[in-house]
Amino acid sequence: MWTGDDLQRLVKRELSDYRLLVVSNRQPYVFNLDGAGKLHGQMPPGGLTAAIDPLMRACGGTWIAQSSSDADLAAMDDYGRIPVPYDSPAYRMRLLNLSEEENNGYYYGFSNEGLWPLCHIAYTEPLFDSEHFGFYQSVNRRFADLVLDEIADEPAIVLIQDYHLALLPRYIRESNQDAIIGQFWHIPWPNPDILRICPWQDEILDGMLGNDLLGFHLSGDCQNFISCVDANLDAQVDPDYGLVDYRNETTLVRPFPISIDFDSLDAEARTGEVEAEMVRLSRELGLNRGRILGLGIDRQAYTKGIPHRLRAVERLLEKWPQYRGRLVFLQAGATSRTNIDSYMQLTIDIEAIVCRINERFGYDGWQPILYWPTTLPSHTFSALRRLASFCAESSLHDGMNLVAKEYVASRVDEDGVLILSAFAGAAQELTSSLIINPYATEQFADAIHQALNMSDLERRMRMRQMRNTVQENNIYKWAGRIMMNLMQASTPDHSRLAASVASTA
Ligand code: GDG
Repeated sequence: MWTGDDLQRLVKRELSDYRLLVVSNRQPYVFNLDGAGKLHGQMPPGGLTAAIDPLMRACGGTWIAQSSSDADLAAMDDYGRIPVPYDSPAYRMRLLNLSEEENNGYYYGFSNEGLWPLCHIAYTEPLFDSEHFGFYQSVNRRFADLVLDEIADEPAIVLIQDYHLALLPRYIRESNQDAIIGQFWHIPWPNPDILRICPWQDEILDGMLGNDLLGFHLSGDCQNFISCVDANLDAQVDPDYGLVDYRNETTLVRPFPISIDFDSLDAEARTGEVEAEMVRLSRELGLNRGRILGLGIDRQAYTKGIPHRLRAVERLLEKWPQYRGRLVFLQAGATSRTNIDSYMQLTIDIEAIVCRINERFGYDGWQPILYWPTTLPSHTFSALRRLASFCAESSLHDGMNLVAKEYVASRVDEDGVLILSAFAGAAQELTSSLIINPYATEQFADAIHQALNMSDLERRMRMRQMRNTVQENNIYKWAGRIMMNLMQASTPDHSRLAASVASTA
């Protein structure tokens, strides 16, 4: 099993001459000033930061990101750098200030109204606007300038995160031939028929082929990407080896299913703080009076299938009246991207469904659905995961879904049932979950009923299997594999492989 120490040793052995730079849109710590004028750094919700922070803590280096709070200014030095975590620094952030106009075009516009719906099959139409794309290009250039400045003339490894920065690898490569550049794409990748909706598909593909290594969660995403390159660019591809040869450069395209820091979530779930929180929540939710808890946790996005999940609970209450007065389903997790219409509409839809179900079935003293659209302290999330008889993650499409893995890691008692969408990447690993189709409400409701009636033995067997899988395939293994592949991508052996691909194409 990989640990943070193994990762640190690997990085020291293999990368000792290189500087490590991570680049993402979102900063790993957002600062705020408390009433006494003291600075606090807090990790924002989202899978990306939860995944990469353990890597940076283990390896050190610089994380370049967009600044998102005025308090950042108070924390940063003259070069825009801030040591983090603030109370026990392990690496540093370097922040880029964007104007509101830049952020609206690059982040909300092209990234989240264009690329996000393009890459997810959730039937929300992508919006492509040339002004947004202009900002996407110029902001990617601004990130490139910062990366090039940070690298100076040193050997460097640059690990770029996600769909906000598709053009960045090419922009770095144009000015620096020596840097080793890798990118991990945290969301799915569409097939060529879908990608062609994007008017700038060639620019996006060209940008991403500035990478030495390009990672997706699943091999299906890699195959889709290679098919898109084959269909659109003058490139040689080898889908079997995951190789693309383009503009005399080679990009390795590989699957790296992302994971979590299993051991630290497992350890947190065993703390006195979490146990005390469990006692408090049991009282508040009536679990100490025989009620059962079902749980959904999501950064609120229309791809997560939250309305679908609520409709399945509604169907359950219709079909099996014995759960009335007994089951409490709690939907937790903060809203996100709230100034985009489709996200605003999602909140309106969720609130309407919650009201409808509670009005239909609830009575004084019992409401079937609790809706907490806010961020909660980590020990509260952990306590909820420990208390929930089942956790339902019903994404319409999801690169991975870390919440599912977090539920499994918190179940130190080896109890609880995970209900998981077949359309989340995590379903390919967590095969002992109850796999559902979120659109099939009847089947979904049946799965909840099955979860609540499963024998102790079966629950424990399934949970034990999933815990073993997540413990083995943890975040350190994910990061270690990416680092090893990055080094491989820069070796002469790899060029030979590339040459053989080119000669057989
Ligand atoms: C993207 C891809 C992929 C949720 N609500 C709150 C909160 N969370 C935490 C969860 C989990 C993370 O945020 C969400 O991770 P997911 O993986 O479920 O989803 P995305 O944010 O969409 O992440 C996804 C991931 O990248 C990694 O590659 O798995 O497919 O879409 O850690 O616990 N955390 C806090 N407050 C909340 O309200 N603090």
